[in-house]
Amino acid sequence: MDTTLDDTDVLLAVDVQYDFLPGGALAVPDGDAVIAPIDALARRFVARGAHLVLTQDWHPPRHGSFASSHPGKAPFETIEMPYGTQVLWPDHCVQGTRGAEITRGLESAHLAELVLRKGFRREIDSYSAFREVDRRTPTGLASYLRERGVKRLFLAGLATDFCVAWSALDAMAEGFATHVVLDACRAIDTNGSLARAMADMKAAGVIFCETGDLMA
Ligand code: VGL
Ligand code: ZN
Repeated sequence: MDTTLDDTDVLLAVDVQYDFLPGGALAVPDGDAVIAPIDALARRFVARGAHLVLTQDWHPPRHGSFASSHPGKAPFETIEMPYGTQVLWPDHCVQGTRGAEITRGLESAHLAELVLRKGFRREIDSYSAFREVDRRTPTGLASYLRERGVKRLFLAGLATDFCVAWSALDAMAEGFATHVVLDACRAIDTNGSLARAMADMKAAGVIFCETGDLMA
């Protein structure tokens, strides 16, 4: 991996929001461990003329991915939706609530050139920053990145096995050289989801790296 950063590189920091951090509604174990490495990476990227983009999970109340929207269902159970199997989550990242805010702990957040919100359609979930979970409806991010001449994507954030992995797989499919900075990610890991996500990313050709590789 070429560790020289330039204008064609983007750091995509995924869902570093209060609800995914300790104490949040869908807290990712050890989730706050991603903040310091992402901050360091963000400053390095911008200092080298590369770019920072953030994503923000942004659901309306009673979103279809919430267990509370399905009588008799509990969080982490699954249901069949027209687009496939959906894991049901605790209510999280509801638009306008504190839990949906990007953590103030991410001091470099102001360096972001784009904050991409996703998951705002009630009837369909959206893990990937590129496409909703039907695998069809685009968010516009691929076009945005291509129009800006981006070639390489470095992903970090929460959670490794959902929003990071789905974004990485779609980024590969869109033709970006896709890297996941593993020490700057943490996983939910429900029903084997982390092992599956790692295998899928590996099979797709995603490159795994560490923060230190980019800080040398
Ligand atoms: C996520 C579950 C539900 C994520 C978002 O950011 O990985 N996971 N919504
Ligand atoms: Zn969500």
